[in-house]
Amino acid sequence: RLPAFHLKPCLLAVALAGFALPAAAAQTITVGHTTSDSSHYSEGIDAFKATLEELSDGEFTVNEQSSGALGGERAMIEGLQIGTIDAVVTSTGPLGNFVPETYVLDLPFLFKDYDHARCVLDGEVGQDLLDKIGEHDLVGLAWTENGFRHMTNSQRDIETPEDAQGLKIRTMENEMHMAAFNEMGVHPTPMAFPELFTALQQGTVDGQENPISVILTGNLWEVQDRLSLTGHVYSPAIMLASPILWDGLSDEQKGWFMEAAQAGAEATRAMVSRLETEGVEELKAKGMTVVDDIDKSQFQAAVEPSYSVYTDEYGSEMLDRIRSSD
Ligand code: EAX
Repeated sequence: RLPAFHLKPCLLAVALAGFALPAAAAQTITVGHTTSDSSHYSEGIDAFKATLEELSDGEFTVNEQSSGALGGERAMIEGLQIGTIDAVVTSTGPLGNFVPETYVLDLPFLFKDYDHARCVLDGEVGQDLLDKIGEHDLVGLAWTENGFRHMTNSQRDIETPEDAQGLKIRTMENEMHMAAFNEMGVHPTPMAFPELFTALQQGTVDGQENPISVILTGNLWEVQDRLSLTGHVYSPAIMLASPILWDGLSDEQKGWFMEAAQAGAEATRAMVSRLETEGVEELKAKGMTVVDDIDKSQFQAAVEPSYSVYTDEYGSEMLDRIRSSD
């Protein structure tokens, strides 16, 4: 007798099916983001894909959906919660609407420089916030990076906060950012990123603020001619997964996703660092006027009162932890 006949009928069926079927097709993981195919997020998703495919030996593959093809960041986060999207790379801009504890990360002039921000996000504060995210039908795979945000506009050179007064500036859908710009005397206009280019082109808003990579690779220089290196707020990014995807994975598979997300974050951060200097030169070459000798203390003083929007609600414990991690 063949050994297979000793198996129980159900196991026999599995054993026979194993011979009859070709290797299972790779499971495709769809990852959405709002920036372009040449952006820092896209660079990170390339590394995520390569790492995940390698670790899983082809069990998973990745389908990148760039340029807001799956909607703005807020809409995509909702998609994760209901399982219509597998994973997203997003700024923390709209995340506070879902996980209020993350608002602290978007306070202006909180992080001193890239090293400070990356160290906090990779340390205990970052881990505590990932845990909080996990309580809201979302899975935080890894902190990645958008970058320090700088102001652009089509009206005048911004050298001091007074120069920005009265301008209509698109902001992310983030209460902390809006409060800060209100204090500066600008008119903040919250809008999802995929609507921004047209709004600038049509003059619905005078300006916007984003990291160099977004201004450069999102072609915002085509519709904005003035850039001020205000660096007024660090903009973290995060790779999030849907709990519906996550709950179907084994512990080993979850480990692959976490490691791949970390590889993605490293690639993204490397590109952000490179563009912080090279990208400014490219933007100059493309015709933007760049104000690079900003007295940041003036901007910091102007937005300082907006901190109470955060501290009145959440206290200052997280702020102290972040500041003392420097
Ligand atoms: O996350 O909405 C924004 O301005 C973001 O910086 C951008 O989409 C990348």
